[in-house]
Amino acid sequence: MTNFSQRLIELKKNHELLITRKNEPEELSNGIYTRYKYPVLTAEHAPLEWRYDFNEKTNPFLMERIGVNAAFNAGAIKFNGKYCVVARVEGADRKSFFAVAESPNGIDNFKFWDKPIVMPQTSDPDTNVYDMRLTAHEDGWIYGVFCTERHDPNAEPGDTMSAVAMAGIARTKDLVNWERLDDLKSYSGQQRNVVLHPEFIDGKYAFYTRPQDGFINVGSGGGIGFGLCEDITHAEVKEEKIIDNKIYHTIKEVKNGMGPHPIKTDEGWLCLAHGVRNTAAGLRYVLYMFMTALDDPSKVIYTPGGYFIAPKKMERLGDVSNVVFSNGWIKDDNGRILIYYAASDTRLHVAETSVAQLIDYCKNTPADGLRSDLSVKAIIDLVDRNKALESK
Ligand code: M1P
Repeated sequence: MTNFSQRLIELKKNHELLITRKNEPEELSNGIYTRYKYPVLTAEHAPLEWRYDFNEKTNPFLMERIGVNAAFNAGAIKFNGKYCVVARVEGADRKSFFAVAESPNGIDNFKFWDKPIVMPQTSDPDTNVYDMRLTAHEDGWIYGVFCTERHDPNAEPGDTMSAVAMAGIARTKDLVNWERLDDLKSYSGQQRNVVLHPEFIDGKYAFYTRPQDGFINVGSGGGIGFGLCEDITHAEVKEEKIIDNKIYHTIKEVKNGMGPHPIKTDEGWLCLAHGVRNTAAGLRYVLYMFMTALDDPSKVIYTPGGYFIAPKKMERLGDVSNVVFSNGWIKDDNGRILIYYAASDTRLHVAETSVAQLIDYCKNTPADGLRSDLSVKAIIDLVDRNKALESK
């Protein structure tokens, strides 16, 4: 057997072992959700066919020809009975693109479809695209709303970093063929973390937005906005109302943004979002939750304080360390919820919970009192209630 064929066998064997590895739940969870041990998607999950030329004549060393750097921030949807994620796959060339991976159980055995998604371009081609939120809308389409990034046309000569972020919109019926619509037009600066609500509100499409002055700094913008739009094919949000603002000395002091689209429950809409604070070691991204009113998704009704998921152990390390980010979750008919969250802009993890657990969490976790003495008071109240139980 030649080195080439031996190497090919080993590459295929290792890849198969990785993508079929059984996942394991953590032993003792916090009761709110259960993390799983292994990431569900990594760069190494990318099909070998995307990376290697299998022709011995043109690739005698069986070299990797196209590198994949990361697979993370994924939109998620149950589609034809399978758990599908549309991952942000980042190549060695730093360009992100979208690719579908599916699993029979949502927890392991995620396998990428044969080819990445071909996203049609508008008249102004995207330099980079990422972080797709999937919404199966009541109008019958599946929408993908994502960040499209282009070099800032007003950048000073020599400034090769300034960029403009906007919300790109595409729709599909099969996750393979996508119709690209106009980018979202808004009047509040740049946009990232834009999410389409699954139902019409007052007969209109509803978007969660995240206005920002600049590409990285939100400046006077920030906060999660909400706005309505008449025509999704030429989407325009004329007015944005901030429904969940950034707040001094909290987990969302610097900025925040909606995660996946909210999940409808009998008691309101469950919302998962990310919050960003500053530290001497740089920005720290965590996930937090809140709930909005069933009859008005722009009205916040429960705000559990603090973070819901923060980077833990190995999750803290990666290309952009100290980050967890989520733009996808799936609710099963039996109320199980799978939360797909990415660690440090590198790999994708899953945590399992349920509608009942998340409602309990949102309603009964004390809100952030915004002062140390009130945090102490919340602990003492709990201790006193527990002591009262003992003396009964
Ligand atoms: O690097 C962390 C995250 O930064 C951005 O999120 P935000 O717009 O809230 O700062 C996004 O680029 C996201 O993809 C990334 O994970």
